[in-house]
Amino acid sequence: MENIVYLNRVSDPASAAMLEKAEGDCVETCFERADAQKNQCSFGKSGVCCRICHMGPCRITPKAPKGICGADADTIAARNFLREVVGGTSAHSDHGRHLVLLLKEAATGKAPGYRIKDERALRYAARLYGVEEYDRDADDVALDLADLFLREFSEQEGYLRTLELAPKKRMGVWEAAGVKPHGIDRVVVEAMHRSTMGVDHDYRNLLKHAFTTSLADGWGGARIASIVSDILFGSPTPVASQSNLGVLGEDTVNILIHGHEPALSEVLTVAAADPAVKEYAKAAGASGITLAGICCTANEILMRHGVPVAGNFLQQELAIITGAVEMMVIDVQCCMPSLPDVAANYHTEIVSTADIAKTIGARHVRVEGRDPVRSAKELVKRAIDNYKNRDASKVNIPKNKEPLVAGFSVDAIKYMLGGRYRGSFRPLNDAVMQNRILGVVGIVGCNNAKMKADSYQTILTQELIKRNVLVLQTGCAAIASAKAGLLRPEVALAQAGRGLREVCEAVGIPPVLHMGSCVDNSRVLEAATEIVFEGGLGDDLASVPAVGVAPEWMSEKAIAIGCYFVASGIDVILGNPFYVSGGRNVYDYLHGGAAEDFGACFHLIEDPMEAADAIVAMLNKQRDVLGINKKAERKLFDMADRRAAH
Ligand code: CUV
Ligand code: SF4
Repeated sequence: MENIVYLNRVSDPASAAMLEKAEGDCVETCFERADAQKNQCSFGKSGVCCRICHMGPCRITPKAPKGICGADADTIAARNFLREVVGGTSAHSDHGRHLVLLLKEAATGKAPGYRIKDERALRYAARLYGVEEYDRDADDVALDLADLFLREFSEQEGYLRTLELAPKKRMGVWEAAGVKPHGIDRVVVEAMHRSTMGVDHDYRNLLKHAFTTSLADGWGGARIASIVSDILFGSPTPVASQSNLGVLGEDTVNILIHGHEPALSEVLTVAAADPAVKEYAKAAGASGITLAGICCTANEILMRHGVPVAGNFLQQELAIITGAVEMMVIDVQCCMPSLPDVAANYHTEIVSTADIAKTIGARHVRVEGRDPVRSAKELVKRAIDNYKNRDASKVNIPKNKEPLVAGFSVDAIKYMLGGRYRGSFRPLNDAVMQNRILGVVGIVGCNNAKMKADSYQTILTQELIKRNVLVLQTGCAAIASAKAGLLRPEVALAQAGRGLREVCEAVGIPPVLHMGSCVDNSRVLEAATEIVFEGGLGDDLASVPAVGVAPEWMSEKAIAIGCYFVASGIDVILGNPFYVSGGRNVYDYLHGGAAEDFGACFHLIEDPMEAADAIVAMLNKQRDVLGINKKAERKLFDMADRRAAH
């Protein structure tokens, strides 16, 4: 109750309690720094500050409507926007590239610590890409596939092969709009070239390339990252676990894994389960080892191993403030540079593991590719050695933890809907056609210290399932739902509208499906594509009653994701604005004109209830076009339906 003031900043009581503790412990968090940054630069916010050349920085005002070179507000805003899309696309794609290289090493025996775990996923992917797999050794297939994926990065003349996984009609849209990407690396270099001083000045041409770049992410780097993760680490299947800071143990050695790359976290799960390592922990006086995740690494190991989730983006500092974390292992993306400063107030050690991502104050440890499990064991032992330094007077672990079910890869959903031998989206398509389910909405992305954490995404999720919308989630939005109890099937079912509940009960899926990390937004596209292929809901992604929402996004990655959703024909609602409003034409194209090219655009809606209304209206409009909006028969799901569903 005394946490009321903190509950203006965060939604869950565990986070509020840690914010209060932070104040007592005199530890600064991003929430305080957000206050210190309160009067943010209006030129930056409207996208009209240019520092691309050193005649500038130039800022556009009514009195100075052009930069020194003559660039207007639209040119400047579009260049800045393109460079943000480049940042996001590069993050997902470079992550994907590392995994492809690891697959290649695993296939050629150069990374003996890794192996092909899911041969079925490998052979499925090989067939998708036309790589011969019948009667061939898995390693040979993997090597060919890895080489094909590497060409997705380096291709100079041809277009991305992964685009061909989309419905035919969508490929036609991309062709007509001139946004088919060449190789990922080429697209990114070209974007930096076009947006440097004195090159591309037509905002329309710049935005076109922003969409091209984003397609190299969603239908390139990110999709490849998900495919290769499944091959190397296994395709996720539904798994039960828990979330929020209460997953940390009072008397266990607590190790947090934070960042994005599954390669290291996978071996850490192996190392922490090793009997000798567990013994070592006992000898140090702990009852065991608790491994838990933050951000998207959390989602990766949750989906595959049921490792609990300690928290999402805005909880990374708060987790350390429990005083009960022996080590936080970070790799790439979304890891705050403040972590060592926070950790300095406790006994926590921050360990960075990616050579491209170092932070002053963190200890850098290289994970040996030849024997990653040994490196991981050494890390875990180091954390165990640190257990004795835990200061009991500084420990306060919130009790809050919520059970959850996650792990809904497209393959898993198909299986649940249709059964092992004829896995199919048919029952879902039928449910949408019969108006038991209004449509499908993907709620994705981060949380943001400028908004009340998790509030928008939780309110919207609850409201949508009430209105019979099936919700797919990834990233920190999925973790927000987990903390709110919405990934407990029985809790979500109790809140769901009648039609959605009946369908979910009949086929055995919950109303809110956790599909993975940020790169796994490609799984959302994959699901939408399967719905198109299944038939009955149009022949293009744009015709499926589906909407994407990024309620509390903050990362450039979210911008790239939003763009590839729109370019794929799926409308996207933003809970907070892009920095483009100063370029009026840029704003208007992104929030309107893009629909003429792609059949979808962005919509800025800062209130979750308004967003829910808008989504229902958008889904109904799509249903009208499909001619499936006849009044639903209000009959119960009967035995015949049940049989048909299985
Ligand atoms: Ni990659 S990008 S804060 S961890 S979802 Fe979470 Fe997800 Fe955004 Fe980062
Ligand atoms: Fe100013 Fe033009 Fe240089 Fe940008 S590119 S800083 S607008 S002179």
